[in-house]
Amino acid sequence: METSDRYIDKDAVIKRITDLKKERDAVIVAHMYQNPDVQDIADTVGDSYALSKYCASRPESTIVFCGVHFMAESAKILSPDKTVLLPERYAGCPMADMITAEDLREFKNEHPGYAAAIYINSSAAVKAEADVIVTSSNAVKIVSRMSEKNIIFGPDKNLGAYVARQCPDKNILLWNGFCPTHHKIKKEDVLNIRSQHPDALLLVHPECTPDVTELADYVGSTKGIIDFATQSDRSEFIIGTEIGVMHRLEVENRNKGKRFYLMSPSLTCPNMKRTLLESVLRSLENNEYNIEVPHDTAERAKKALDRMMELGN
Ligand code: CIZ
Ligand code: SF4
Repeated sequence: METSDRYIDKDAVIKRITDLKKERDAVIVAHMYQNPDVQDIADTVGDSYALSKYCASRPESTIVFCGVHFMAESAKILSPDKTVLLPERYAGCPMADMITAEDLREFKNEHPGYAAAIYINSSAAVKAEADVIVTSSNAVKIVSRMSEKNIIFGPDKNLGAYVARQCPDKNILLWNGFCPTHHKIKKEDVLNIRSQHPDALLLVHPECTPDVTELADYVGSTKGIIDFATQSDRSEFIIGTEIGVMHRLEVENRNKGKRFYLMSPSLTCPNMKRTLLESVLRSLENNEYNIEVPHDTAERAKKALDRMMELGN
């Protein structure tokens, strides 16, 4: 149920979360695609990599990661000695599930001499098979700086196609994965909303199809979109990414007279929306759901993340 009277007493739920957080020595982090209620009680809100780094820098021994499974795994890889809790057991990412470690191993075997650049939206087991990890913020920079010319890119074929357009000297093989939420936006949706708001700039995520990104005034990660809109002297923006970002834009641009229009109401990730305030409370009460990454997998995945840091700096 998505109504505001969902909680018997929302303030009491928030108070209990705050008390338990202290008792459990926990920090709560929320991805920008989370429900506004959850974003508002988090210690910080950000993209998946920024959150994992934040968690590693914190003194608390427990991390409550409000997001999806691969994100909690990334936090665990960077904080192996901490307890990492994912409040909703089945909050997964369909795009991350479109490639397995075995798939990637096989694909690499079929294409000897290719280096695998893997999107952070992937399981720890897949990251462990990667040569380097990329985020939507740094994918173009990382791929262009890689010494290898022949590159396997996955799992997102749309981000991969965007990177390939920006790096014409690379030979990029795309895995056939996609984000079901961003992928369903059609060119007609864009033309339709543009005709309603002709003065608005169009800011879209590279997980959208090439048909859509080609029409955009700016293509970038969630943080890129927020920074662009916040720093711009324009006042109207059409936003082509998950609806949770609308809340961040409103919070960070309060009283500035800026207007944001979501490109389509279907830009809602059902997995991200599984986590409610009650989920966070239950997570703290029962210490659930504990995310573990096998030591060897975590070490190999960490190497691919470290290479991202080296190339991205
Ligand atoms: O890496 C992230 O957090 C995701 C899923 C999107 C983005 O653009 O930040
Ligand atoms: Fe995965 Fe797409 Fe949801 Fe992000 S918005 S978690 S890529 S399904």
